[in-house]
Amino acid sequence: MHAIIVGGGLVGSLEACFLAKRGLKVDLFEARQDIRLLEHVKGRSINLALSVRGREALGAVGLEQEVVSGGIRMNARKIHDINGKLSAQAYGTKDQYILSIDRRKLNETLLSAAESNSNVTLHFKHKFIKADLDEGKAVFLNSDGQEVEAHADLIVGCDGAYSALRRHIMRTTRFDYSQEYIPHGYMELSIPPSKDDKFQMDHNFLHIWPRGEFMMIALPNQDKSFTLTLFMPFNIFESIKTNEDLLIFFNKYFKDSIDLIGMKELCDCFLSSKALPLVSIKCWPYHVGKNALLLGDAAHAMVPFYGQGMNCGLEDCLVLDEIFEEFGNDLESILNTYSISRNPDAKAICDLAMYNYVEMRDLVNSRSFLFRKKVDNILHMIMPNSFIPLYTMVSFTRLRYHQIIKKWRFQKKIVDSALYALLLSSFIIPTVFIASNKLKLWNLWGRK
Ligand code: FAD
Ligand code: EGU
Repeated sequence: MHAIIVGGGLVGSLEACFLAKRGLKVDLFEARQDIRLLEHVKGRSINLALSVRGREALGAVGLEQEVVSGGIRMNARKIHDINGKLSAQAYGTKDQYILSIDRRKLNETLLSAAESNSNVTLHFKHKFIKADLDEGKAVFLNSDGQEVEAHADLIVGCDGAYSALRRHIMRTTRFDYSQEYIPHGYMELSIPPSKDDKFQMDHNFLHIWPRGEFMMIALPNQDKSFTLTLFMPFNIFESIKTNEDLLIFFNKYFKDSIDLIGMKELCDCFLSSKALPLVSIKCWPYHVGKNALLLGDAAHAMVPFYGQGMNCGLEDCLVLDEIFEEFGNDLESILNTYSISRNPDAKAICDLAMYNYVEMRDLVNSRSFLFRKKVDNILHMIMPNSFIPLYTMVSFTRLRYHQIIKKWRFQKKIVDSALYALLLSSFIIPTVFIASNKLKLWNLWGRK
């Protein structure tokens, strides 16, 4: 069997490894240049949080150890309040941590792993433009502006949130699609290493500056820098036009970060960058007949407020592989089963991410953020087996996302009724107590 993969990002390059292991002939087409050939610019690394789902998928192609050893552990969150005061909260036990991974390094590792299979060919600077899915044909535009045709039994679209293959499918088949842009955009800034080449903040943490409408997050890099991601409504990004505006804003909300970033670097970086949009995309189904399939962001883009987009996309490949194992070479059944089985889960994590966006935005400050997490921890301490915090189920288990929502709703019901019982008994017990005392008194003296 022969497969074409469209897109050589994180998901496309992992899927190439999976299909190669199954013995398919794989041709992967990526629009951009081979990132392994580009020079590494210092202080420009973008990182991602890798958790259990992503790790298990990497493990299935033998890459977990290599990737994990190049990452930095984050055992806890560290919350920066508006006065620069810090508080830490562990994610769980000491082996419950997430990893900060360099996006580019991970992509390079995956591309090289894919290419190390003799049945995989990578084609860079080949941009997908059109297809005839019934014929199993895909057409690409190469760097000379020439059209290149390829044929295969299966065409897998891993070309990201703005997928061109999905656009083609949307025009040619009965296909549901919805997208939602949120009012927030994001901008990446950086905290360089100190002069003596050390991390400027504790590095085994995910740093968070929760400010309601504005929020900043920092993940550590191996070169001892941190990548900061600032989330803000677009209209506020647009209202900051000068160095002065920017410094007033940062002094008010993120004062402790100014010296860490460097005042000049902050101004230069902020005013020369553009805030980027955040989009949530759902569609159905993920396949067309026995010929085509969408994976990763192409099938389900989500807002990044759970750190799950990549993890979910990598898990897609693992889920598909398990279905391949079950059905052998019957592509029609494989694709159909995959769509049916994966859709509720992809939808669930898109919803959870959106829900967390709304929650983070509506929590006014870091105290309310800390409080929420503390309540969860206390409930977990009281009922370690039956109450598991939502983030724990999402990041530290492979419970299916749609099951997590079910379990979460159930837990909420239990907690609500426990609170209700507590509230009720706090009225009833004293009332009964007072009443019975009155009765006692009446019995003692009242009968006289
Ligand atoms: P992409 O990474 O977008 O790759 C698509 C590839 O397809 C690209 O290489 C592109 O060049 C190529 N392509 C596009 N069009 C064509 C075409 N026409 N022809 C050929 N090739 C094409 N996820 C996490 O798990 N943890 C995190 O901490 C996290 N943080 C995030 C923070 C932010 C601010 C954002 C925006 C996202 C974050 N994510 C995170 C989500 C994560 O980035 C994505 O889910 C992940 O990159 C999806 O991988 P992908 O391979 O499906 O798509
Ligand atoms: C956002 C952007 C803290 C990387 C969600 C937590 C994220 C990441 C949280 C980004 C937050 C938010 C969780 C993890 C992770 C927290 C999580 C979010 C990595 C609920 C590079 N989120 N992210 N939740 O629990 O479960 O600490 O860009 F600020 S990792 Cl938004 Cl666990």
